[in-house]
Amino acid sequence: MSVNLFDLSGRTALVTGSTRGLGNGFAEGLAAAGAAVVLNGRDPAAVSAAAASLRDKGHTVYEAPFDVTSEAAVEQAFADLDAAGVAVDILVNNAGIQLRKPMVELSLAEWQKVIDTNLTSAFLVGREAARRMIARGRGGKIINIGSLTSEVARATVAPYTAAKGGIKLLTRAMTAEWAEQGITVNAIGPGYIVTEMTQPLVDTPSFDNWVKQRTPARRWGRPADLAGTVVYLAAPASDFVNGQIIYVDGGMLSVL
Ligand code: GCO
Repeated sequence: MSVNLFDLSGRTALVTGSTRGLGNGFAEGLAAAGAAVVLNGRDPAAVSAAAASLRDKGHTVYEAPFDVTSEAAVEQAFADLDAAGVAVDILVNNAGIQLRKPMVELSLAEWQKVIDTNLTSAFLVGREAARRMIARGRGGKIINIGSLTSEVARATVAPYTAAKGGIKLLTRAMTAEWAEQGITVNAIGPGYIVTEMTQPLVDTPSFDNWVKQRTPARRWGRPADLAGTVVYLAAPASDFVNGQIIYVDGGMLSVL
């Protein structure tokens, strides 16, 4: 009997920051592969609107509006999922913000907000998910979303870069502690993908031209370009893949 190594039927995936952008793309890709999805964002109305859209496509969708930077909110969200009988088998730590400003003009509060949203949230949500995956004893999948800035820096995005660099090594720290529990922890490093976050860059001709020249594929990525990689890392096909980061960047990191 052939086994579909990419079938997510019977599994449930929580994607943080999934009302729009890459997160919503990840959720739709996982749902298309058979997973039930739990959508998250801070705004309940935005979560409900995104859920309705995916339900209209025939997918099973749960709604979990909570602040990923709040330890109490994360704990309560998982308690609510427990009470609803929703077990998270797959976690995509996607939530993130961008703030483009020279470091000498950056306030501590601005720095902390990016670090909290882009890095600390992955610890808070990952810890709650892993506690339950370990208790259930049937493993799990955690996929942290990094960036090209997990490897290289660009001026004016220091807190984002520091956070995404941390995501790469947090992925390995999670692997060190949780792989023996059957939890695979890996990361995806998206290249320059057209989303609301990057739209200001797309709309800047000099930056748009730079991306197209600097990318061997000579184009910006689209959220759909990431669906195959997130399904692979969420599926049985990657059961012996641990602590890795896969760059989906059109080749940008591979060339000078
Ligand atoms: C920027 C962009 C990048 C991309 C992405 C690249 O200002 O340079 O926001 O950070 O969002 O992270 O991998």
